[in-house]
Amino acid sequence: MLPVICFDVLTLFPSIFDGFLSESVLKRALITQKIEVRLHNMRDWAKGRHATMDDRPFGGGPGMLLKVDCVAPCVEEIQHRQEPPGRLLMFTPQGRCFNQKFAEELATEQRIVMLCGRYEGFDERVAEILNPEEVSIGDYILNGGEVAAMVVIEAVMRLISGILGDENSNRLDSFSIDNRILDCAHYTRPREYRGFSVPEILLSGNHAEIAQWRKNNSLQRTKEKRPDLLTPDLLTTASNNSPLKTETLFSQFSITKDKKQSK
Ligand code: 6GU
Repeated sequence: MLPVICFDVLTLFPSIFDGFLSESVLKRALITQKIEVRLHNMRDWAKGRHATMDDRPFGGGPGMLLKVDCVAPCVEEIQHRQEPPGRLLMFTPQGRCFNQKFAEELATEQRIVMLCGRYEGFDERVAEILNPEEVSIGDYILNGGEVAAMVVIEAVMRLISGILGDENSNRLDSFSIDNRILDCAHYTRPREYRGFSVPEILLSGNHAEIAQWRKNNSLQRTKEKRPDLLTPDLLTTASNNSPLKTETLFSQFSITKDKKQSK
C-alpha cells in the first residue's frame, strides 16, 4: 500500500529530524508506511568548492540570506522528481499562522513539500519564483523552519486514518473538528488525592449527564483560559457545521463555575 501522505523536507540540517522521526507514533507510522518523510539536504544543490548556500544581503545589514540560485533549482528538482508536485510550504515568521484547521486542510493532500529557512531568511526571489504558501507557527522568531516543519508533520499525521489507536479519538481534542474550543478536564484514579477529588458526576455512570458536564466544562475552561477562541466564526456545531453565535452557545449550557473539589 502506498503511504497516505508524503512529506518532503528541504533543510540544511536534516539530522535535526533524527530523534523526532525515530520514536513513538511517528516511528510506527513510518514503519507501517502510513506516511513517508524524505529529508533533502539543500547543501547538495550548493555551488562551488565551499558549497555556499548563503550570502550577504545587497544594501548591507546584518545576517545572511539563502541564495535563490541554490534554493529554486533544489525545490524544482524535488517537486518534479515524481507526481504530484505537492503543496509547497515555505516556513517564515511572515507566513499564514498554522492552526488545527490548516492541519486538517493539509491532511487531505498526497504530498507536502516543506522549505526550511535558516539565517535571516530567503532571498525574496525564492518566493517570487516558486510562489510557495508562506507558513509561520506563531509570533516569535526561531533559528529556522525545522521546528515548524516538525510541528506541521506531527499535527497533520495525527489526522490520518489508522495512525492513532482510536479512529475518533482526535475529533474531540481541543481545536478539533467536533470541538473548536478547549477539550474538557479528564480524571483517572485515584478518586481522591491530597483532598482533591474527581467530580462526582464522572463516577455516576449517567452518560447523558456526563456528556453535558463535559460540554459545559469545555466551554467554561475556554472562557477562562482562552476567551479569544469564543468568536462566532470559530464556534461551529458538530451536527450541521454551521456557525453558532456565542450567545446561542452560552444559552445552551448553564455556565456555572465548578467549585473546587477540595474538602
Ligand atoms: Cl516558520 N520560521 C522562523 N524562523 N521563525 C518562526 C517561524 C518560522 N514561525 C514562527 N517563528
